[in-house]
Parts: sequence; structure tokens; C-alpha cells
Amino acid sequence: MTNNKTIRKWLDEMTALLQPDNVVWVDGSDEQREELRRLAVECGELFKLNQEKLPGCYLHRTNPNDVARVEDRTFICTSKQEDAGPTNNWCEPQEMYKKLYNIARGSYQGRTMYVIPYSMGPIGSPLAKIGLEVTDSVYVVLNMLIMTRVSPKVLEVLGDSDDWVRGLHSRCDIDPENRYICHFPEDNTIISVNSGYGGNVLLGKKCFALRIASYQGWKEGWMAEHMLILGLQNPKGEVHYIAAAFPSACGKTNLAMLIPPAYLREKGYKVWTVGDDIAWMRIGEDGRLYAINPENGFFGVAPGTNEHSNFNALESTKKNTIFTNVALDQNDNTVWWEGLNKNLPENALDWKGNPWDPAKFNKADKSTCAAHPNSRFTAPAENCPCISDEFNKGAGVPISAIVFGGRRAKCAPLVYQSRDWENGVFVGSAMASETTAAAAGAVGVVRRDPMAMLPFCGYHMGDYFRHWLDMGKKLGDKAPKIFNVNWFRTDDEGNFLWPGFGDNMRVLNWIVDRCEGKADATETAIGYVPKPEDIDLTDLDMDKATLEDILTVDTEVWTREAAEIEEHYKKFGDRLPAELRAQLETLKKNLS
Ligand code: GTP
Ligand code: SPV
Ligand code: MN
Repeated sequence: MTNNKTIRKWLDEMTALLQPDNVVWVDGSDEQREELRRLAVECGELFKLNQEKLPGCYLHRTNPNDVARVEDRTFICTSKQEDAGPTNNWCEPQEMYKKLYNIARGSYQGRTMYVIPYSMGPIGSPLAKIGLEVTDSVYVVLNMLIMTRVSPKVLEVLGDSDDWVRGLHSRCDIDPENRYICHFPEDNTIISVNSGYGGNVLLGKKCFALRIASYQGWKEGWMAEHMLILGLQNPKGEVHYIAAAFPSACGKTNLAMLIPPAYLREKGYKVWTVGDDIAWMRIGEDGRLYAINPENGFFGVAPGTNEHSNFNALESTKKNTIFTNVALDQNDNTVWWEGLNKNLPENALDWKGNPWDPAKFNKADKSTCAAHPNSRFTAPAENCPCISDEFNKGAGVPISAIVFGGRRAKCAPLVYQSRDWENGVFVGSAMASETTAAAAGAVGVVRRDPMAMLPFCGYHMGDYFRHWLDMGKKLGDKAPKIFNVNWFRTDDEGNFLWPGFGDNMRVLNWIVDRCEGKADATETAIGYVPKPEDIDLTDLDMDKATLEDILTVDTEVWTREAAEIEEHYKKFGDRLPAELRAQLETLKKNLS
């Protein structure tokens, strides 16, 4: 398949270590994909769904001990511990290689080693990068065929170069005690053992496109971010691109595929999706920041997805999609999850494959759910009705605004704009959100998650903040404007005060108008907040008092917030840029 010496050497090493019965190169062809689907069904890895209703669609159930990313078992292995920083687990590289090789040795015996050459980003794009993943899981291969661009052309583009990311995945025994997701940024290498779940095993995604790529971006002067990318088209036909970083399961896929409220659609507003999870961004020849989506599909959260909340995502899942840990409606072999519709299926199997009793279903108790809260769909981007024309172009789209956000029941207002780039970096560095089911562990606990990158930054976060500040200096007055949003403010009963979803368009319009210097705002202690009349409430059943409430910056709440940010900053020691410490002092002064 290739004469690239660095690839051949690594594959020889992997073959000797893993001892597969045979080796199969994955070529991205329809014939091979069909054959792999057939194999996966035969061995029970996939269940074939109703092919009339859901052509090319399959269901997969993971081991119940393996349903989300495992942050406590994720490591950044740099030679010096301080380079991984205080927010990552660290291990000395040689020690970790030894441990992982001992776990993986012989683990492909009696199995096939699949070799997947893939491109993150359109093949041959100057912003794209190449990886090779070996795996013993057909499920992983079929997912990688959706999520990345797999083709022999990747190897042609690579030629003799050593600039590719090595990825070893082995299912081993799906033993949670020996599960490790390890990154060796200095060697462009990823090793993942004892898991078969999404972000742990689709190595092009979080492992490469964020953890390794963030390190590469730092060294090479670009950025890899946990961001969606959307194009907002106005009635004049102009498109403004926005990149937004929200932590896992906080609304990126939904915002990326937003359908504007009817009155705005009628005026000619429209949203185009470029990406829903990851953005790679570089400064272009004109000095602006350009972004590509390195992925080729969506690995989206299923629960809550329905034709009203996210029509475009649901449409994307109607063919050639793999569902993971959703419920199976045995009446017609289709899929179901909480929030899909109100017709709880009578004859369903839950995500573990057990008969599900809808009478026992209680929304508040996750253990009674038919679908796992972190159940997902893997859908090809080409299925998305609003996929941008720019999606397959390698040049990237110019970013006008960067938006941070998270789940905060109180505290952060619906939207505010930072004073400038440096202040925006401060806002991102201080971001916090309630934890979700996307990672193993407690749900609903507020934690600081800078730029939504806490689980994904492949180096010291203090250096990461410095890199953001440096990028701002290079961009100068061409830098995107930086905002923060919060769709998740609640009343005292825990009900969301903002309708969210398509109505978030009302906030995006204010953001774009601010970029164009067309909208008003009030300056507060934390930045510029819209005046209530600046957010258009046409056709919305919402009173102005509620809007005023969610736009409020409460001095008492923010004084506590500033104290928490101060605590959070202590972790980074002297690698915290002085500019950010000064920003914190300014915030405290503004609040007093
Ligand atoms: P990852 O794929 O884990 O990175 O998640 P994501 O950031 O793409 O989140 P996604 O869009 O899948 O949304 C996760 C959950 O948040 C779903 O259950 C959505 O229904 C819910 N959600 C998304 N947008 C909104 C919103 O505007 N308001 C409210 N209340 N919920 C939302
Ligand atoms: C996330 O957790 O942010 C995801 C899903 O997008 S995973 O691929 O598992 O990381
Ligand atoms: Mn994500």
C-alpha cells in the first residue's frame, strides 16, 4: 500500500507486538465497507436496522462499563511532567510505552489488524493532517470511515514524509482497570487500550484533532479548538462565520445546525454548518483567522435530538449512520431515545439490550432510560441538509466571532462581549460549566473548563493561554471579536429561562451586528451586555422582565465568581500569563 519507510517500520513493530492473524488495509471503498458491515453483523458487533426506513444504518452496544470518555485514565506523556501541566494526568513516556506494550502484546491473536490511513481535513488541504490508526475493532473502522477521510490518496499526499500521527487501538479485554488513553505529543503517537467507545477509540477525533493537534498548533503557530463552525447568512446573502467552544454535551451540534425562527427565515436568514465539534484555525494571507473542520462526520449526542430541537441532525442520521447505545424499537427495527418523540416504544430493548418497560420510565432517574444519556449517532456530514459549500474546501472560512459558553444555572448572562482579544482570552480561561454524561463521573457539578479544552489540551494550560494571547497579537485588528453565551440559566425550580435551540439565532444576530458595529450594548463589570431591546423577541412567548433577568450581571454572584477564578488560576503557577492576572484584577476592581 505504501513505500513510506516510517510507516512500514512502525507497522512492522505493531505487527510484531500485536501478533494479528492477518492484516487488512482499509481503502474507503464501498465494496470493502459493505464487506465490513456484513462481518460486523455476523459477529454481533452491529445490529442491522430496518433498511427501508434507515438504509445503511446499524446499532452498536458497548460494554456497559465503557460508555463515555474516561478523563482519569487519559494521559499526556511528555518527557518533562511540567510540560503536561496541572490539568493533565502525566506519565514518563518510556514507562508508559512499556506498560501499554505489556497490555497490548499479543492482543490481536486470532484477530485481524485493520490499518486505516486517514486525513483530518480535506485530503491535500494545507490545513489538513494525516494519521494512521491500527485497530482490531470493525466498529472502529466503520466509524472512522464516517468521521474521517479514508483513502489510498492520503498515502500519496503523504509520500515519504514522517509528518503523520501514529494511532494504536486495541480492545484487549475492555477491562476498565487497564483502560488507558495515552498521548505522546513529542512522538506524534496515540495508544488506546481496553475501550471500544467513541472519543476513546476513534483516534482521529479528540486524541489527534485536539490533544496532539493542540500541541502541534502551539509549536507551529496555529490553533486546534473544541469548537463548532457555522456560517450565518443574512438577507443580503452575506455569510459571517462564527466558531464556538462549549464543553461536551453543551450544545455545539445543536447550534451548528440551527434553524432560525420562522420570522427570520422569511426575511432570508439561514445557518450553514461547517463543523460541530472541532476547528483547526490558521492566520490566512489577508491576516484573518481561517478555520476548517478536520472531521468528515458528526459523532452527536442522541438524547434530546428531535425534529424540533435539531431537524438537521435528525435528517443526517437517516442513512449510513451508526447508532451507539440507543434503544431498539423491535416493532420495526428502528431506534429510539429519550426526547425523540413522545411515543415511548412498547416493545423495545434498552441500550444494554434488555427489555424496556415504558411504565417504569421516570425522566429524573437515568437508570430507567431506554437510551444511555451519552448515546450517540455517527452520521456522515454529507447527509446534513445545511452542510456548507465550504465544508469540502481546504482553504477554510474566515472567522468573525469566537463564542465561549457553558451550562451555568446562575451567573453568566445570556450573552456578553469581551472588551478586546486579551479580555476575551480571560473570559475563555475562566469558563466554567456543569459536567455532563459525555465523560465518566458525576454529572451537574460546576467545574472550570477553559475554552472547553480542559479534557483536550495536549500541553500545559498556562502555555496554552500564552499561545492564545500570542495569536491575538499576530491577528491585531483583524482578530475575531470574542463573546460568551449561556443558554442554560434556570429559575428556582430548575426550568430553563431561555428557549434555546433555534431561538439562539436571536443572540447570534446580535453577535454579528456587534462585529459589524451595528448593535448597541451596555458596558458592565464583565464586558458589553445587550440592552434588552437589542435582542429581538418577535413571535416569542417571553416577557421583557425574564429577558432582563437573564441579561443581569449580579455583582454579588460575580464577586464570588472572581474569587473562584482566583483559586482556579493558582493551579497554573508562574506559567499563568501576567496579562490574565491583570485581567482578573480589573474584574475585581470593576465589581467593587
Ligand atoms: P459533544 O458532542 O459532547 O461535544 O456535545 P455538543 O456540545 O455538540 O452538545 P449537543 O449539541 O449534542 O447538545 C447536548 C445536549 O444539550 C442535548 O441534550 C441538547 O438537547 C441540549 N441542548 C443543546 N442546545 C440547547 C439549548 O440551546 N438549550 C437547552 N436547554 N438545551 C440545549
Ligand atoms: C465530547 O465528549 O466532547 C464528544 C464525544 O464530542 S467524544 O468523541 O466521545 O469525545
Ligand atoms: Mn465534543
